[in-house]
Amino acid sequence: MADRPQSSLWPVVVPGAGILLAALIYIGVTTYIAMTRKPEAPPAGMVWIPGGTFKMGSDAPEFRGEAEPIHTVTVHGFWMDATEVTNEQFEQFVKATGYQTIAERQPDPKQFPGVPEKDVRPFSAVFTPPTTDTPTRRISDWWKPVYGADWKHPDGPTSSISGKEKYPVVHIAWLDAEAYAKWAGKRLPTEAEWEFAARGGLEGKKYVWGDEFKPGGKSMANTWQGNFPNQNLIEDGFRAAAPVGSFPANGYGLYDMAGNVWEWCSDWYRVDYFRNSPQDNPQGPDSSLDPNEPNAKKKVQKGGSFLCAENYCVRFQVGARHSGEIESAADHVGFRCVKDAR
Ligand SMILES: [Ca+2]
Ligand SMILES: [Ca+2]
Repeated sequence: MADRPQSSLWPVVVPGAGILLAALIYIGVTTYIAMTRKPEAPPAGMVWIPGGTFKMGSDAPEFRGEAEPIHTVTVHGFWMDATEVTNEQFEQFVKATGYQTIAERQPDPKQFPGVPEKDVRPFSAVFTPPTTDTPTRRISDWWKPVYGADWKHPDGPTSSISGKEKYPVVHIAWLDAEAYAKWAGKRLPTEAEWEFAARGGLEGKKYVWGDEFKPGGKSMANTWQGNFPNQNLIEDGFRAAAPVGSFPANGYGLYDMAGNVWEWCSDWYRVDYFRNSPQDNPQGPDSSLDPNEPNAKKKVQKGGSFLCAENYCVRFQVGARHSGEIESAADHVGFRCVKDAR
């Protein structure tokens, strides 16, 4: 009779191995349950994102120095809004609380030195395409501060959200998004949670749906086609924001994780964070750092928007990241919320 392999004997010959094995199984099972458990009843409009481990970030040359290195991150399970927060959802919050967004508030003249006090009035940034065909990379050539632009008047004071109930709410500063999330009993996603969810269970893909931008010639997200900012070919059917859920969901049932409007995350934005961020459930750095705007307090934005084109921005790629000052708003920035399992 042949000898049994040595490895099959270790539970017998190593003292205490049975206890050790049981302990390891217990830890493994409880960790698995903690990462994947979900409450019985799904919160309205939310989908369950099972926890897991993934490769976060991007080493694409377009994002050099801001989304690298690609690194391993583990997140725990959570609920996430299937869509960006809509105008009708935000309206419920405002009706219940009387909340006034930052874009609607009278700015402090001290923050606008050199501007006559009579000209310091509530405003927000509205994308206004150049009227000439001259190519430009100066953002002041297309971003205009518009008095009276806010979430109820997305294009300026004479516009409205009538008929746009299912559009993503825009002109939302980070502080506004945070206030909504608290009221809703939710929170903003961490950057790691957001990117894990956006990847939809796929590994190492360029886009939330795969590696090909238009598989079978089909637009998978609301982005910009043509030479930004002069030429908007609207091949995807939408000049600006689209009603939420107008494009296919990702593998977790989440809509518009690429394009439509940018989405705020809870993390402070630091260009160097990925070099030393923790692997387990990272919550972001303690402060922000963008060398281009060193004095600005900035939070992470993810997903790109209807203004991201293949010749500019390109941050509809899932590993890309961007940032915004916490009191700044624009007509291509919104958000969605997450909620912990109980
Ligand atoms: Ca579009
Ligand atoms: Ca989006």
